Parts: sequence; structure tokens; C-alpha cells
Amino acid sequence: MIHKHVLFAFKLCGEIKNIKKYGNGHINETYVVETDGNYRYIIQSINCHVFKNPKKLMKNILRVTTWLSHQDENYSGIEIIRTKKNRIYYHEKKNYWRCYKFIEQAKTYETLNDLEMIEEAGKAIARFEKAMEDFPLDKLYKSIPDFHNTQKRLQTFLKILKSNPMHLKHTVRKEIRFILSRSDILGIIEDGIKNQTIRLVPTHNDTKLNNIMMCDKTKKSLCLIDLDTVMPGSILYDYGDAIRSMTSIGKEDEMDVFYVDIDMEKFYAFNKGYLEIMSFTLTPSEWEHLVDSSIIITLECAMRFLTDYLEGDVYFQVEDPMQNLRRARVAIRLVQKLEEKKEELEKIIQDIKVKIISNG
Ligand code: ADP
Ligand code: GN1
Ligand code: MG
Repeated sequence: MIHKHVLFAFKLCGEIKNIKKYGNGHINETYVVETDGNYRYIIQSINCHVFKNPKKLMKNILRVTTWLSHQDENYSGIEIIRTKKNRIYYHEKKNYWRCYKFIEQAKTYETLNDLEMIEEAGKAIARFEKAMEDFPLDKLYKSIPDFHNTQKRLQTFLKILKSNPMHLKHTVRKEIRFILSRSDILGIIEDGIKNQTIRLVPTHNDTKLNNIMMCDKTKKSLCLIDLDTVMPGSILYDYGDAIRSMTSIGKEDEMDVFYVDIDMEKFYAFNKGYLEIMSFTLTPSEWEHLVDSSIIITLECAMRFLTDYLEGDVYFQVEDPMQNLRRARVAIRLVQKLEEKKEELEKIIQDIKVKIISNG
């Protein structure tokens, strides 16, 4: 729970009326605070197991939000509330807290069935990438080095398999086999970055649906939030994770994976929105690997969830001890479906590309 002195540390308007846990993020501990002046704030306890240097993290977020607000007025909605000592975070021993203005008349979604809103989500990610295009790469702090280095993720996975700390390995043999049998594709994006066919640019790196704010009234996308992992990366990381989280039938931790599949209409809608803005920016190799990136990032997630299950849930927040395993099984099923439908998905992308390019 959050102590009163933490709340009093920030410059809030009005007397505090109510505090509740909020949202479904897997990393930080998020609260909404209401005051009697009808103001709302988001206060987060920063996860210092995940983010080793919260001071640098917050400086990075301040730099990025300031930049974004000059590029796109929707980003001026992301406002860091300072402490009474004018700091962008409050800390007490090893605990770090931050506060944002609550973005009103908007929300994030766990799943979306409205195709126009999925198209909007695609536009939000593309607009973010465009707005960050000229941000100097060397000014970005790497909050989690090798975050999407999928081959390094594999090394971590192999280490945990070897040490088997919770003695759970024998329960997930099938899942382990599935992941290891695909290890040859994990390096495609990293190799492309190395040989410069894939660009290294500022990316969000955590583009799942519930990190996108959508306007309640217009249903249009406003901005990406959760800027903890804005780092140099490939647009394929952002694209891949968006496909994983937005075009799937079912929840991320679905109990029965039998129904988990790629929804082709959602896939079309996302790509329509995303590519309308990004088409003239993508390199031939980035075009070529769009579907591959969805497979790689979904496989990476499967590996991360399974690693955490085997390690005893030390990274992702869980509601029960099986949740990471359910998340891993859903991701594995999605990889299977993406592989099965690869040609069809690539055809959809090709058709959208032709349409956009012929319209100039
Ligand atoms: P985590 O890093 O744990 O995923 P997020 O920063 O994504 O945490 O926040 C968790 C949730 O809180 C988001 O999915 C969103 O619903 C909500 N949220 C975060 N920041 C704001 C904000 N400024 N205004 C309104 N809601 C927010
Ligand atoms: C985490 O923080 P959140 O819930 O938006 C994670 C992502 C995973 C995602 C899976 C910093 O995102 O990398 O893809 O869970 N964020 C971090 O749902 O590890
Ligand atoms: Mg989040």
C-alpha cells in the first residue's frame, strides 16, 4: 500500500479524497489518487528490480515527454507532477515514486473488438515513431539493456532451464521443446540492425494495447503511455508486440488456448492504420520482416513468461502461480497461428502496401 507521506511529497491540488490500485500493468505498482478539487493523479511505485537506475529512467521520461509534446499536442497530456522539492520523483531509501496527471476522458483497453479503434491504435504507434524519428539516439538512456535482444533472452532461458530453481521444468517439457525448436529465427532483427538493413531508431519497445490511451468521446487514439522502455531499437519490435497484443482472439492469459488465434480482420485493421503513416519510411528489409517480427516478439514473450514461471514469478506481476504459464501457452499458440497463416498475413500487408503506394 502507499503511505500518506508519499502522497504529501507531491504537489497535488486539493485534499486527498480517495486512493485505489489502478490498471493492469505487469511491472510498476499503479494507484489513482482523487482530490476534493476533482483532480486525479496516477502515482506509481517504480519497480526497481526491473529498472536499476530510476533517476536516469525519470530523466529520460522527462526528456522524451518534453520532446513529444513539441511534436504532437496529444503528448502534452502526459505531465509529470513534481514533488514539493521540485523533483521529478520522490525517493525514500530504495523506493522510488513518481506522479503523473491523470489523462481524463480517455482510457486504455485490455482487448478491443472495434476495428476502427484497432486501426487507430496502429496510427498511434506509427505517430509515436514518426514523432521520435529525429530524437538524438545517443541522448536516450537504455533503461533495460538488450531488452529485445531475443538471442540473449534465449541464453537467460537456457540458464534457468539448467538451474531449474523451483523444480518446475518437468511440467513444461512440451513448451520448452516448442521454443527451442525455433531458436534459429530469433536473430533476424538483431542481424538486420547489425548489417544496417534494419534501422536503429528511437522506439517505444512496449507497444501492447493497454499502453495506448484512446479518447472516450471520439474513440481516436491519443498517445502511447508507459514510456519506461523508450530506447534505441527497431520499429519491428514495436510492430511485433502490437500484433501479439492487438490481433489475437482471446486474452493474454486465456485459460483455454484452443480458441486463441490471429483475427484476420483485426490484423488488417491494425496494418491499415500503421502502414498508412509508415509506408514511405520502411526499408525493404523492414517490409520483408513484418510478419517475422510478430513471430519473434511473440516467441520472445513466450520465453520471458516461461522463464518467469520457472523462476518463481520474480519479474511480471501475477494474480496466481499459474498465470505466467498461461501467458506463455497463449503466446506459443499465437506463434503457431502466425506461422500457419504467414503467407496469408504477408498477402494482406502486400495488398495494403500496393493500395497506399499507388495512391501516392
Ligand atoms: P506498467 O509499467 O506497470 O505497465 P503503466 O505505466 O502502463 O504501468 O500504467 C498502468 C496503467 O495505468 C495503464 O495501462 C493505464 O491504464 C493507467 N495509466 C498510466 N498512466 C496514466 C495516466 N497518466 N492517466 C491515466 N491512466 C494512466
Ligand atoms: C510488460 O509494463 P507492461 O505491463 O506494460 C513488459 C513488456 C511485456 C508485457 C507483456 C518493462 O509490459 O515487455 O511485453 O508486460 N514490460 C517490461 O504483457 O518488461
Ligand atoms: Mg504498461
